[in-house]
Amino acid sequence: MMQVAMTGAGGAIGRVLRPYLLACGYAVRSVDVVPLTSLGETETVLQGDLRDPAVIDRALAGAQMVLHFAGTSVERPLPEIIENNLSALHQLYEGARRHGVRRVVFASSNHAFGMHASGKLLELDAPYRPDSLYGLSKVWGEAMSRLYWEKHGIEGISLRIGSALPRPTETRHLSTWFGEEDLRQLVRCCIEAGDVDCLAVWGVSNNTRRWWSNDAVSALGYRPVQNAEDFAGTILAAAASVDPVAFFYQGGTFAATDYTSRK
Ligand code: 15L
Repeated sequence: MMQVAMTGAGGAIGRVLRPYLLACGYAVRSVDVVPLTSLGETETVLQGDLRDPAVIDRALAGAQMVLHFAGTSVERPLPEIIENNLSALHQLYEGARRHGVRRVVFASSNHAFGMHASGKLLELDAPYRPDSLYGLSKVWGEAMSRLYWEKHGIEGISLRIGSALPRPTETRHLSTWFGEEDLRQLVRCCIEAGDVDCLAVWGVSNNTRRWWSNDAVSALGYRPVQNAEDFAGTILAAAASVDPVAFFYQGGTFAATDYTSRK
């Protein structure tokens, strides 16, 4: 039975994935700073702070795969971003070295690219254009994935998550939505894929208006089946006016926050 460790297991994405991973037949170690209750015999739960190497050791012992969903998921002051998204990630990778983990799937974000213009189709090798300190931390995370593959042979997949929600709720989501069924499917592809070395993949559904192309990683087997367009009628009918900067950039409100207009 494959042993999978998942950090941030108590968060919104963790809640979607936990029962699914168990149903897939993996032995799951679910880790979070908040207490969790095990969902079954094949799930062990662990409460702790990933900046503590002792917690990392308990989290990763015996794991072949790590799904790293922990961390700050919105814009916050730099010290918090550094602690949760940089230092904790470094501890996680050092733990992956100590425990001989085969692969780390890292929750990256579209906000590492959020200053690209809305409507522009980005391939997987698009240049980083972070829209926030949070987005910048995801650039660091993707680079860390590269470092630990090149130098230590730990495979890495950076999952550039769009808007992971039960359903799209605003106009931007018609492009960025990542439905729960597709989330489950893509994470499974990331676990089951053969040798991947180090790569990135967009976490997005098959949205008619999507801005991101996964063509370069079709070998992973990801075939998204959800499309935000199914909700377009309702969303567009109710659409409120959007800040022009948020509308112009892919990162939406992350791009518009603390934005300095050019003369
Ligand atoms: C993210 O990366 C954030 O964690 C989440 O809060 C949303 O803002 C999402 O991206 C999004 O772009 O919709």
